[in-house]
Amino acid sequence: MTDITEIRTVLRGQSIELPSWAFGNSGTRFKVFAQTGVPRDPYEKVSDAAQVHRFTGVAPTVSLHIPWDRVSDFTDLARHAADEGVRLGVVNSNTFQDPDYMLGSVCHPDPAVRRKAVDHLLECVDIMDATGSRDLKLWFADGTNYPGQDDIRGRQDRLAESLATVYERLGPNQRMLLEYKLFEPAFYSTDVPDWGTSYAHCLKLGESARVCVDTGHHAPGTNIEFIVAFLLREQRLGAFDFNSRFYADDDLMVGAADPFQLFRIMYEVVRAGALDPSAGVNFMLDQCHNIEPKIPAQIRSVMNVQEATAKALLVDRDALAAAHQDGDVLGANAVFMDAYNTDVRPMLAELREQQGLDPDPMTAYRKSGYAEKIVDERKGGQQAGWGA
Ligand code: RM4
Ligand code: MN
Repeated sequence: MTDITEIRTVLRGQSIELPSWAFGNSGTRFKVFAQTGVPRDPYEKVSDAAQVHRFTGVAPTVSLHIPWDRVSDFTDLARHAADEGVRLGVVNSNTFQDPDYMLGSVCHPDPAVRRKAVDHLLECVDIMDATGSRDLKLWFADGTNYPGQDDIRGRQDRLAESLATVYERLGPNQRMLLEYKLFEPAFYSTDVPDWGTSYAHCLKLGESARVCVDTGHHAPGTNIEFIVAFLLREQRLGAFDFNSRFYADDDLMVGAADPFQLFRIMYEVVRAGALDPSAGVNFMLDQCHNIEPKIPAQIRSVMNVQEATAKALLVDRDALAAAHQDGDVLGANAVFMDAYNTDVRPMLAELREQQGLDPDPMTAYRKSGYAEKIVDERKGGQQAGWGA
């Protein structure tokens, strides 16, 4: 696509979902450094997320994490989101922080623990009914640390059975997103370690089960854009959890470690026409801001995704196809790199101005006084955190 007006229209329609947990305190297993002005409850997290949308115009939904974001009335939380100009998005489940889950959750050898995990997932679907959310995101910390610790194949059976129970409960417009992760917290074997395992379970479950690709959950050197291309071709890519990594599951700002990789991923998305909402791909951030201020870090991340998307849209697909036909290896690569090396920031700044936004979201946020206001207002109470 090289028609600039068309590119602008696509960029204007882009939608990036924010994780509620990015606004709370987080850290490593060594230390959580508390910041000032951090939300004390899910309402304040939603308000902070709304600031990111206010300054970027492309982040209209917020992902919830249960139980971190449990409230007594989810329809009221949805109303609060609407008042702030955003909507509640994916419901992320949590089957990894209860003492019962030491040896796993849906794959646990004890049927009582599996039942407890499945009940939690069913409760998440109840919450989706109340919030109007389409997607249930499943990430399982399940796995083993030592060879022989449990029956690898038996755990797959338990996983399949648990997933089927939850799948049955989904409403007609609801979906299940199965996320995979290579390792951690389990170090020897993980029950959903890769896209192939997730894909195979989704295929068995049915059309409403899709794979979630968290960009930080692969071995170093993995060609993530291949996975994306494959899953899109099979119409089984349900969502991204965007973040970037240098070493493991670093959860750093997307596009910070490797903006070229993000461009390559977004090119496959564009190539498949999957920016269109009808493709059913949810573009989410899954990040933690341990040492940097959280709201600006989310704004920066949204901008990084926008920039990678704009560059991907700029790839001259006709020229690329012609080079492919001619077997012109260097020519094809040059077409690709030309797009990547284009400075799209002026175009995005202009686009924001056309939408009545400040061309520079980072500065506009800084000048807005919101950061000072929350430090002032949010005194007392318990700061939100991931409770690790
Ligand atoms: C996991 C995974 C999930 C996220 C949790 C907090 O590693 O990425 O998506 O919900 O972390
Ligand atoms: Mn994730």
